[in-house]
Amino acid sequence: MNLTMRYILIVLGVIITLHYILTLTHSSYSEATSLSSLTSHFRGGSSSADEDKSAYDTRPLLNLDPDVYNNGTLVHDPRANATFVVLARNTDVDGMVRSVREMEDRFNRHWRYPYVFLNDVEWEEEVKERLRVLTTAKMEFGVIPKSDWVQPDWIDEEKATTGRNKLVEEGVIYGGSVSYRNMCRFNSGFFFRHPLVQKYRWYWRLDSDVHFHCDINFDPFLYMEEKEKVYAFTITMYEFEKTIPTLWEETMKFAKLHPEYIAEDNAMGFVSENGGSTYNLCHFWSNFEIADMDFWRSEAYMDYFDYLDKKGGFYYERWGDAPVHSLAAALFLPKWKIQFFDEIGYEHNPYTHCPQKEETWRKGRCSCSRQRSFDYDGYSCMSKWDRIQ
Ligand SMILES: Nc1nc2c(ncn2[C@@H]2O[C@H](COP(=O)(O)OP(=O)(O)OP(=O)(O)O)[C@@H](O)[C@H]2O)c(=O)[nH]1
Ligand SMILES: *[C@@H]1O[C@H](CO)[C@@H](O)[C@H](O)[C@H]1NC(C)=O
Ligand SMILES: *[C@@H]1O[C@H](CO)[C@@H](O)[C@H](O)[C@H]1NC(C)=O
Ligand SMILES: [Mg+2]
Repeated sequence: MNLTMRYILIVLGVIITLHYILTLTHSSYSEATSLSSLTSHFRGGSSSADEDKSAYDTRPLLNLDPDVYNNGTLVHDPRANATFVVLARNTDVDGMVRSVREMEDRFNRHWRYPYVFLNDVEWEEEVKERLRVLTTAKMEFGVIPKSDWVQPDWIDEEKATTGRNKLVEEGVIYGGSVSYRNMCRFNSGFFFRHPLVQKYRWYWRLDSDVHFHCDINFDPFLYMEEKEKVYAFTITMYEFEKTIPTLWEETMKFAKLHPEYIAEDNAMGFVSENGGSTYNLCHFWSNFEIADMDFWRSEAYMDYFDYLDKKGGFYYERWGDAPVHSLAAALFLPKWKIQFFDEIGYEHNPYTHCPQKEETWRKGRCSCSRQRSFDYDGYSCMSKWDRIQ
């Protein structure tokens, strides 16, 4: 091969490579040079008859402008009387953005349910902007009244300090944190009474930095409304006993005071191995919840919350909203009103629920591993749930 020939080959190689790079990175370039568009030039652009319109139509198949897209048939109506509720701090912004982004991609772009963001301090403008840019769904940002958040005056601070120190010594996570306790008490008894949340019946709790692994091709709110469900979960596990040493005995005392609140065919068999003498520590992991707030607003639950609150265990111990919600659901509801959503792939570090049925996993185009689902991990309570079905 002589030198000129070699140069010609190199130049040709560069041109072809450039063409491919431009095709991959510039859609207008690729449209202008695609085979179909080149051949249409050879035909002299004659627009006679209905000449193979479909083959040469370069209009985008979908108008992806968010307003047009969302106003189209993809938005479902009627929707439920429902909202997402996000409690977080300004510093959680990156994690909130990730959670909302995934919720929109996997579910809410078709439904556009509104969001309520709650915080114990004012939301920063930058946080609102970073969230609002993600969707055209309505977003409201609220501040929690101090009285619904901080440790009440009537809590004996000396006793609370002793309780915190004990949990720190025992190495319990968040054992020394007052703000974590405020958060648990707020989620147990106040979020559903916040003015921005009050106007809705259904909520889906959304925490920062969680993952939705599957397309959610149905509306869980409408499903629950139709089937008269009240509380839904995806992950269930054992609670740290050290955080709730007296929660069970207080709950049983309350149940004796108010037998009228205890449902027939309840889920006692899920939370106790011995008909109620002791608690097996099973609870629904409340960072994911879809539920009917009219249940939390009911006389039964409000009486239960007030009773527990007076005992001070949110501060003297470290009662979580997860066992409190779970025990109320297990005792005050018939068990069929509690729903396990296998089809919702969900992850909150370090655990993931992945749909167990292969067909469900495929339909949802799930990004999780079915083998690594938490469901039948030794620390999961799913088998306790199964046994009462
Ligand atoms: N505004 C506000 N939000 C909080 C506070 N503490 C927790 N949160 C939010 O409440 C939710 C639950 O708190 P986490 O700290 O995640 O509690 P957790 O899930 O038990 O613990 P992790 O395993 O660390 O995730 C999260 O969305 C937090 O952003 C707080 O002091 N103020
Ligand atoms: C879509 O709806 C929004 C608000 O509901 C409205 O402002 C906008 O003009 C609508 N867009 C179209 C293309 O109909
Ligand atoms: C939505 O639910 C709340 C709480 O049950 C209720 O007060 C409100 O009237 C409902 N709104 C609509 C439009 O039905
Ligand atoms: Mg968390």
